[in-house]
Amino acid sequence: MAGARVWVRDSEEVWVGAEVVQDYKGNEVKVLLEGDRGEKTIVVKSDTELPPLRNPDILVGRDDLTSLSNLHEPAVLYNLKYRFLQEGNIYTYCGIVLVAINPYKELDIYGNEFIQFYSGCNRNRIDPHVYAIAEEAYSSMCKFEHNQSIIVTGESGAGKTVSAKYAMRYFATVGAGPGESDTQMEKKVLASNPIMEAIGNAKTIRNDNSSRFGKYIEIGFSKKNLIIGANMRTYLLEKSRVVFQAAQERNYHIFYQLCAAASEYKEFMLSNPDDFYYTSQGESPFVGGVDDADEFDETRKALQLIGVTESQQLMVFRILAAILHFGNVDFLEADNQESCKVSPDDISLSVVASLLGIDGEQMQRWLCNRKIVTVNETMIKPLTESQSIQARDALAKHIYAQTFDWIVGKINVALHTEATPHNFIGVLDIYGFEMFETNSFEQFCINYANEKLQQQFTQHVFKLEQDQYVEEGIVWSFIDFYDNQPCIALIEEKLGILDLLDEECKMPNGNDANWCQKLYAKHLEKSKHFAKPRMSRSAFVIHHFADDVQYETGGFLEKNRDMVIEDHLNILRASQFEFVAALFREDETPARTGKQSKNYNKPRTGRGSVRSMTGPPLQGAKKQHTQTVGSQFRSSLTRLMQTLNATIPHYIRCIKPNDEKAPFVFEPKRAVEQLRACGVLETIRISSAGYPSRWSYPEFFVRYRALLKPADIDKKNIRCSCENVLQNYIS
Ligand code: AD9
Ligand code: MG
Repeated sequence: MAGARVWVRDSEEVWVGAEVVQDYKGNEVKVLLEGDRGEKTIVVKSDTELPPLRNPDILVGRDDLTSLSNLHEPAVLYNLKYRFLQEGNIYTYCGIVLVAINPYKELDIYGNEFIQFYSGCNRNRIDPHVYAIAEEAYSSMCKFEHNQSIIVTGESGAGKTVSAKYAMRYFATVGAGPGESDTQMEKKVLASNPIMEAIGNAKTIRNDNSSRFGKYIEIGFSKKNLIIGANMRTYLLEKSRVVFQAAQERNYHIFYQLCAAASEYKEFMLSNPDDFYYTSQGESPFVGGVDDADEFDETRKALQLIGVTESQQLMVFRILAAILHFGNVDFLEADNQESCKVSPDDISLSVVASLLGIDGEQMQRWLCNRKIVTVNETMIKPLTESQSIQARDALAKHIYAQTFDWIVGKINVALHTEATPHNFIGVLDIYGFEMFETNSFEQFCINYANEKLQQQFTQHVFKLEQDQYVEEGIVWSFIDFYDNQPCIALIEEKLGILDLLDEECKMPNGNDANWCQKLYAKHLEKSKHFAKPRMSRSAFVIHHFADDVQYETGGFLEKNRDMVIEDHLNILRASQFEFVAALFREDETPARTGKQSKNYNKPRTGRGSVRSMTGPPLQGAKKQHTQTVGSQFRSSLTRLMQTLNATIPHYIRCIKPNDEKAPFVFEPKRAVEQLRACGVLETIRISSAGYPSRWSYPEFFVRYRALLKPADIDKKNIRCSCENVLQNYIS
């Protein structure tokens, strides 16, 4: 055993290479670490168990991790790092998964010539690439006439949106009709990207262009495999960003774009983003390398292309400008601190009123008071300053969400096709697993979505394994893989976390603290995925597949209810502008049930009929709402899973190699965390529990023919030659 090349754990590098210099003494082995690190004695579990073995050099840099002879975490990590740093390769396969490491550098590998190169090529013959995965999906659709999906996950800034865009560009190119197409459908499909980025992306500390919503876009193809339409569904827009941004972050790009074009829209009375509360909190109005004015031109061009007329654009921009002014509405607190009012000469509110065409006095009144209806009477109750600010912000968020939905609806109308697509390819760009210092409702929903996607993924990987063993006639009993169904059940089943949250939201005096106690009573020690942090009585922990996450319950009820005051909506519905009024009419608001037509290409009823997870049912303070944010999210995830399960899935896992956005820098600790969180290491485990190495007879023959005597080689029967190798060398 001395001389064996192994991997040894390291606090910095995660794993370092070593050579065994002395055999076991009890359960200790002495190794010499690579790179002047000296000797080290390591403890192994038993005197027969070696530390993980290194792969022979010939395998280093293989483009499919599952083809490594020794398959474990250090091998995966080393191989990815080697390819990334030594070879500049950002893509590597791990079985059916494409691992993509963000290079943080423009690479010359995406031009049309690359699309042409990958088009029609079998993925096994060419370098791993997002185009290779896209081609695999496209050719599989053409060949089997089956719907496909590309599921892109990874943490913030890992490269999901970039990958999804390249995949879409690939389809738009290979699926374009000959010559200049009449409908320009593929151009419209691509135009959806800048629009959605303008209204749904923002600068965060993690990513200058962070998507603050999830997106699933289905691209429909004709029988001849040409693009004929598309449809988009969005999930959980981060509405809070409209009224609040952390230091160094921005609101949605569109607000800054509008401010950059202030001189073109004088009637909007816009100026510098610093002048508006909603765009100045992060104190970081610029994004390096981005010109908001140029971006705005892009946004307008794209809107034009998908058929949003100039007058509609003007209305949308008017509403967005009104939101900015709305944030500047100030409240004057009464001496007794129990009520407040908007100053009679508050300029901002009068600008809002004129931009939205609404009654400013009414708005002023209902921002500072609330109607309370009891059985016998209707009372007016003044609001405190902080309650009024909250009401203002809730309305601003709602106005934004409705506008967002309207635009999504408009994109869907533009991408809608009368002809039923023969097949579709769906591209899912959705937030990855999140764990922050403080985690709230948003992280809870995001991590719930990731549990569902992880389950879909492991079930699919397992099924593929199983199918292959059956096909090859190999008898093999399946390992016990990590099944996250109990964790999902804890969240979504009857009397689970979401159910109890909804129950509490219905209670007249429901509050976060009561809900938290109910969670403890129901799930502590009953669900192995649920725990209570030792030092807190207002938080709970979920043991997710990726990690344990502690959620603070404060704010869950409010976020789940997400109420807007009916009186505010009525003021908007009475707007002199039909566009504004219609945006808030209940019968015309996007269906808020989470239900969507099964067949994506069913005609949409005009604007905004496609549900986006931007908000809850529209409620007055008194109306009992029909569906909460949580239960809508559950329904839309269920539907997403049904859709994905009815397709042939292809997976892209994006890895963010460092937190400094530095080009070609690989921090092993960060990479390992993410490989675990996105299921790559679990895939490896499943793979290595079975028969991980899969060689075709010709591949095996080429590699091992040198071991055979000429008499044992039968070129006409490669399989027989391979068997000879094995018979000669394996006892
Ligand atoms: V978030 O969850 O929406 O915050 P994403 O979508 O995972 O996140 P995004 O695709 O926006 O990340 O990528 C972040 C940045 O990394 C991009 O703006 C690029 O600057 C950079 N990036 C990502 N992928 C590539 C690539 N293939 N080549 C070059 C890249 N740069
Ligand atoms: Mg993104």
